[in-house]
Amino acid sequence: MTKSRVEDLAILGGASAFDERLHVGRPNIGDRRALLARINDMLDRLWLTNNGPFVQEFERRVADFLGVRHCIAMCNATVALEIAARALELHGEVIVPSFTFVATAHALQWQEITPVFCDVDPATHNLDPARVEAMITPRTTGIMGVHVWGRPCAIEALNEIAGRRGLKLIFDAAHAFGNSYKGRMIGNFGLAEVFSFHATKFFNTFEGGAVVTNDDELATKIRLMTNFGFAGYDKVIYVGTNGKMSEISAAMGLTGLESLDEFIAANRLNCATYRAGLQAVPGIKLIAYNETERNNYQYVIVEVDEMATGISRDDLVRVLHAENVLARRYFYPGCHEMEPYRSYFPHAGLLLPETEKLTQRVMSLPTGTAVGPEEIETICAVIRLAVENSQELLRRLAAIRETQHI
Ligand code: T4K
Repeated sequence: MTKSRVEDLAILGGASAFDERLHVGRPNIGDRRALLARINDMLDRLWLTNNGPFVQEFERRVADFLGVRHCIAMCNATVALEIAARALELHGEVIVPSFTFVATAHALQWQEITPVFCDVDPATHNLDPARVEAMITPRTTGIMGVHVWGRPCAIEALNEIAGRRGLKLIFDAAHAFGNSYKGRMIGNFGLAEVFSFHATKFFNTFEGGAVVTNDDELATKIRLMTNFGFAGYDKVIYVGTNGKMSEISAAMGLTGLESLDEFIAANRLNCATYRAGLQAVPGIKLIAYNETERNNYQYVIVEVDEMATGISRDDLVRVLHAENVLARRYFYPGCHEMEPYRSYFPHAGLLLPETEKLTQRVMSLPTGTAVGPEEIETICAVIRLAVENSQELLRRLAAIRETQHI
């Protein structure tokens, strides 16, 4: 139902626009029959994990798709980041954005490597190379860029800094599977890149991730570390962990790869529908993808400029939640505001002005194959209604809060 009057908004007592909740991060499933057939094969084979045939096929297909020499599939991207950092012998300090999912920082801190939070470029939401340079100290050993929303980092500038300052450069490419930079697939940059195939990603293996690299030696080391350091039945040659992907995850991955174009087409259409529905709303800006590159379009990210909308991002999220649209405040707060970083570096925010602004402005809207243009038009109509009537909406909300003594 499209709403036209401010009193129709569910937050003011109207009926919710949707009976069922619309989520950010609803998994794309692909061909269910193909998946179930693979699961049957797996059960018949009695081979469930430990470098089984599905995992091997999945690694080959991902490597071919990306045009990269090695793909090591893993149980999730967080462990993949930990293993990559360890294999690269990062230590001391590593420069990362604070405007990312907390896993980026935790993967380092888990190994007692200090994540040094660096500010981002407000235009791209990615590490600002000029700021990176200023954060380097004698303890810095690496830079971990994040391709936030799948939009590539300033790869050349980061490469140049890493080369000149003797630092190791890796990328958290959790959002960027299927995307390209200057015609080359993400996965080919830095010393290694890490993908997430978590259920909430447009392409998923339930839980899963991968490290990809063009470095043969590094790949061998990472593969060993992922499997307890085993170099044969009884021979352990490194300290390792258990980062293995299971066969059922690889079965999901192989099935999803067959529908990748379909997932991307749905995301692309969703992005375009949001863009059309929100383009005339003052203070609402949808982030754009570079149309000359390959994009997965998996995130619909809106920046809310409260000066122009008259309503804050947080109030807009409340309005949407009341309608059963579970918009998310990715990424809020910045990692530097989360523990243990908040206690370790209480003044980090002073060096992160753009990050702090972004964490107040950004929200992520539902997309993927679970939603379509019709739902999106309704969501856009709610946002338009809330912004066009922001003063009246805020007055009524204040009155409700007063009667409820909150
Ligand atoms: N680096 C970056 C830059 C990342 O963004 C991430 C993960 C990582 C590293 C680490 O990757 P992994 O180790 O996870 O492979 C979610 C995801 O759990 C996380 O993978 C993702 N980034 C992050 C951006 O989002 P939450 O805590 O916000 O997820 P949650 O459970 O609230 O789910 C989000 C929405 O999706 C909800 O509305 C529910 C819906 N949902 C979720 C699941 C799991 C479903 O509809 N079905 C489902 O199966 O972190």
